[in-house]
Amino acid sequence: MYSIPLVTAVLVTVSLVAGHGQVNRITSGSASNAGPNQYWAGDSANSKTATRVMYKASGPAYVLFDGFADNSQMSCEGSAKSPAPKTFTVAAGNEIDVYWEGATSELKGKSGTGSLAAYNPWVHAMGFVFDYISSCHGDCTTFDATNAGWTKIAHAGIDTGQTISNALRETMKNKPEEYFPTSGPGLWAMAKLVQNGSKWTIRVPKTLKSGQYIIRHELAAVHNPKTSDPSSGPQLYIACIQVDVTNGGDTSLPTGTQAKDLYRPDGAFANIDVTSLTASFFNVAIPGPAIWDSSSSLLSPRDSNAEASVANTSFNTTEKTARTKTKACKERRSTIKHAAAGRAHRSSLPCVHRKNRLA
Ligand SMILES: [Cu+2]
Repeated sequence: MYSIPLVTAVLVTVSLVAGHGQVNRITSGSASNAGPNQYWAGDSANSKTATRVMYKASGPAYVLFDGFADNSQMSCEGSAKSPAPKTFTVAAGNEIDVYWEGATSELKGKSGTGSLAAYNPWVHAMGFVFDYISSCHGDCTTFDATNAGWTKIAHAGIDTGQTISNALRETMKNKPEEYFPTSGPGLWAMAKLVQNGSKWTIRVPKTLKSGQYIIRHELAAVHNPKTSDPSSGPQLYIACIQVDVTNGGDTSLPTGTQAKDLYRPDGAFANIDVTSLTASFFNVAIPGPAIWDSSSSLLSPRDSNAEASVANTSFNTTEKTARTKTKACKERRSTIKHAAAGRAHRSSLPCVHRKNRLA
């Protein structure tokens, strides 16, 4: 048996080597279910969790653009074939709150993080949040999600009608992972998550048939624009949450899009440069398939590369501009290692950023 001092030692080690973050717990009403402890197999939470194991800090800590076309990475961060042991019961039409926990203490106790005191807040403030769902065609605890078809039920990019709090803007300036846009309106979904105590709310479609499903809840951090460095570009953090939907309606999910076809490895999303984009861009450019309206199963599945179907002219034009600017900036760009998490956790300091600093 483990003695208490040994357990304590293990936990301390975990907090030092941990990567970018994972699900702390999910809740719905008064029900709560803890996320897995991927660093210690002996944790009792692991036999009760409905959330599949996410990447550890060592090795890949998230999915990069070179993994976008790979179902095994994109479905559930390597857990496509490794189900969680439980499902979380939720009634159709109800909400699930997902609480993220940062693996490093960079934002612990910092202002603008929603007074989260019990554990580390999520550490990035620029990026999209996507929610997809797939049927488990039966029991989620034995379901191989590798080739699952995913249906998007929600997404959020940047809200130009809202502004990041001054507190979080200042906090991110010191991280250093300065927030863009550097002034004025433009609230990234990920900043909203951090401000809300690292919480994101997902509503299960009311019309959805009862049964077991996986919710593929994805954070896409865009603070490190793509360069020639293969570890740069958007970082996808994918939590697969197994739910048992009760009191459902009559509607089955559409076929959905396989995870490898959600975003193109060479597409506008992979090349997004958060330092160069205009406010008008953000109103339209949310990557991935359209949101299912949940009133019928007839949404036609995308043939392939769903991102291309959604991206409109504005998206592509902006992409070109962003690329040109990125090239011009490249030589003045410096990369800063901003956490103890190793090679994977880097933050770029583009020329725009530096100019703003000097001004
Ligand atoms: Cu990170």
